[in-house]
Amino acid sequence: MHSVLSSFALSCAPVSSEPYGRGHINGTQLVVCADGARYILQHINTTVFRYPEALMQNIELVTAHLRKRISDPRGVLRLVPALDGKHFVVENGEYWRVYELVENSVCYQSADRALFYESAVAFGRFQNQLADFPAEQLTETIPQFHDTPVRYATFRQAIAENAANQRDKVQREIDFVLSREAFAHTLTDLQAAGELPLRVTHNDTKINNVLFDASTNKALCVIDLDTVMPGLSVTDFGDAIRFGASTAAEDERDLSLVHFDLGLYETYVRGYLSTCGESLTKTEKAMLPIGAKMMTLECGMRFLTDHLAGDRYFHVSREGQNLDRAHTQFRLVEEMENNWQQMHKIVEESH
Ligand code: ADP
Ligand code: GN1
Ligand code: MG
Repeated sequence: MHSVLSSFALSCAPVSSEPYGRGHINGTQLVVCADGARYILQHINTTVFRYPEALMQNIELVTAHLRKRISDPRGVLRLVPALDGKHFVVENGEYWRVYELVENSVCYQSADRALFYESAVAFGRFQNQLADFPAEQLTETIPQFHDTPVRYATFRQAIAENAANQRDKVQREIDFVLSREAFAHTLTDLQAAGELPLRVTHNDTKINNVLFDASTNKALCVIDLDTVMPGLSVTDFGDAIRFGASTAAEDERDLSLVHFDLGLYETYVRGYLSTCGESLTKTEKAMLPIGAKMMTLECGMRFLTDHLAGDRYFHVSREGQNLDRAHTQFRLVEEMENNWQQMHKIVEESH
């Protein structure tokens, strides 16, 4: 049993604690107490999240707000306080927190169409229920996370430095990114002009960050709130499409298997707008396709940047994996461009 557990206000003494789930960032354990109560203990990864106290404050503020809107106790994550009243414990410089386990829930690593729709319902609801939360109260825990022009500057620097000596082999890919630089300003320019509102964003809108009811397979609860930050609604939408509307894995090497699935895109649009259509502005809705292409281009550029820099950010398990990842993203971008009118039409016809 980890000694840190004695610093949290659990219902009674813990009897077991074991690794749990398949998250890649934090260390997650399932804790069972003598009275049968179950908890999730998480060790916060402070290499990725360098401001853990600001991050925990973001989570406290957002879950408190959601709790006012959601009657189902399984519908929102609940932090267990520490004995000193805070919502985390620091032990030997390491940060820990405890959530109540969402009982009778299931987490999926991949989705069929029905689950993908449900995840869109969940992230749309999340956006809708936080629409009246003052996003500027939250700390930007990873500064400029989706500022695509800033990502371009980092990309140019990686090209100039050529640290891994890969530049000459990826000129075609570099040109692909550079030829889309004007597009990359679309969202940040609109935001600067006051035409896109600052929103609470989740920033990791993948299927495995939604818990589903194990009996009904309906979406219950949005989890993994570490990257909750102020941002743009359309980037959360876009990242979900980037990942979920592809027909292949993010690092698939056989590009003939990688396609942007317009049907899956439509499924997500419908689910998302069914729960947050009312709270989005006209401009936000019009920008949804741009959010999808922006997140895909940006992510591909981040992978290519890391390939040029020598795989320093995204973990790799084989040589060239970040380049493979960049290739899948660029394929998806091209296919989005080829389906551009339909992507807009689907949004227009869904609200
Ligand atoms: P990571 O940032 O490492 O992805 P997550 O917060 O997503 O960490 O948690 C990892 C896994 O633990 C989730 O995918 C889910 O299976 C499980 N999990 C996390 N919180 C809860 C909870 N409150 N109730 C039930 N399962 C949870
Ligand atoms: C990272 O940790 P994971 O896989 O959920 C990254 C995302 C990327 C994603 C691409 C904090 O997310 O922005 O879209 O990889 N998260 C961070 O796989 O950089
Ligand atoms: Mg997760």
